[in-house]
Amino acid sequence: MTAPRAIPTIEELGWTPELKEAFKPFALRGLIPARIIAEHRMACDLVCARGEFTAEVSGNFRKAAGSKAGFPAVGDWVALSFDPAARRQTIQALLPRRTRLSRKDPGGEDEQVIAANIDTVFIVIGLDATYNLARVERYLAAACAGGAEAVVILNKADLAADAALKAKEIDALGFGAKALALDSLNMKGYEALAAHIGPARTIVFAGSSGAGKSTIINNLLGRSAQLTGKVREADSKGRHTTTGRRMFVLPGSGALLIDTPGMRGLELWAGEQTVDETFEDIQALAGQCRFDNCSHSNEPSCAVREALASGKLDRAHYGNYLKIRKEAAGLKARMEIAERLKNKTANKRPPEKPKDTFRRGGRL
Ligand SMILES: Nc1nc2c(ncn2[C@@H]2O[C@H](COP(=O)(O)OP(=O)(O)OP(=O)(O)O)[C@@H](O)[C@H]2O)c(=O)[nH]1
Ligand SMILES: [Mg+2]
Ligand SMILES: [Zn+2]
Repeated sequence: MTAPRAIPTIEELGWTPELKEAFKPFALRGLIPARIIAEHRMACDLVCARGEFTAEVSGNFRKAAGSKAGFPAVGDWVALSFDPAARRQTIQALLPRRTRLSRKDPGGEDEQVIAANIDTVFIVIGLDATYNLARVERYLAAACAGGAEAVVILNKADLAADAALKAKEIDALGFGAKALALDSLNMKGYEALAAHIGPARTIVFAGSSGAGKSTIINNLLGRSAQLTGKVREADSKGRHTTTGRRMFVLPGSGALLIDTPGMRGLELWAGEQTVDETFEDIQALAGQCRFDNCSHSNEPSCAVREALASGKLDRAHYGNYLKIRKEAAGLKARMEIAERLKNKTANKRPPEKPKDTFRRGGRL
């Protein structure tokens, strides 16, 4: 039904000299690079120089993967042993991720990678009854912890008169993320997206069901690539129309757009080290405090407090650092408990699924 599409080159898919360098040992083994464009339960779709294929990880890969996060996610680069006769291609290795958007797996304490090697997270928020600033903040924290640039898209601007005010509130959160208003019914505000959409730039669309992620992607693609669904009249909630993650090549600009299913919850996934890397400026200041273990609360000669007092360090930015660090520490503690429980029960009986705990900070 659809016209045959030209296969993008791997450069058009975001292949870089750094990736080429990292790929050298795999190239020596006769493997070829490929990028994951969609995930299924036991397989994924990928694109390589030979075209688009379905693939599975090898037995050895599966044994060595360890956690769920060790398996390929949309946006990942993998090493493929290509066999033109095979029904499914075989993934032998996963390349290191430059950035990621992750959350805590809603069904456990593990990391779930929503998308990998992304340049920008478009956090799509509906300016309707579902609007919630605390939720915007959680998405911003997740994008920030994964190392990607974040842009908040205030969609459905046709339904709200206060988009500019909301953009100001988001500004005051201190993540340095831009907030753009879009009216996707009347195609207003789209020119502002151009600054973030460029050749081989990877953009993941994240947000609650019904916010308009697939609508925006269809508008950009100029075709109905993704199904969209009406929201519930009573509370503007979406009906989880998109069920899988998938990447699309935007004709013209050549950007790579990833649509994702609406998230019910987003609990931050961030290791303490990632947080420190993300907030390098604060780490650098802390290095100048007189005491190595300075808590920046009441110790003398504290560079962090001095920078806050002089305005050199933004209060909201510092507040975000503290919040994200606290979440990371809480997550670490829960993972340690889960690990201990697993070891305890491992010899007695088959491990039970950990009880679903109510998440701190509430649901989205
Ligand atoms: N009024 C208004 N409605 C919009 C706008 N953008 C999208 N919608 C509508 O919102 C509904 C949900 O849009 P989708 O694009 O399916 O939302 P989604 O974020 O992809 O939702 P999931 O796939 O369930 O996660 C559809 O009925 C759209 O027509 C907008 O700017 N204004
Ligand atoms: Mg959708
Ligand atoms: Zn200090």
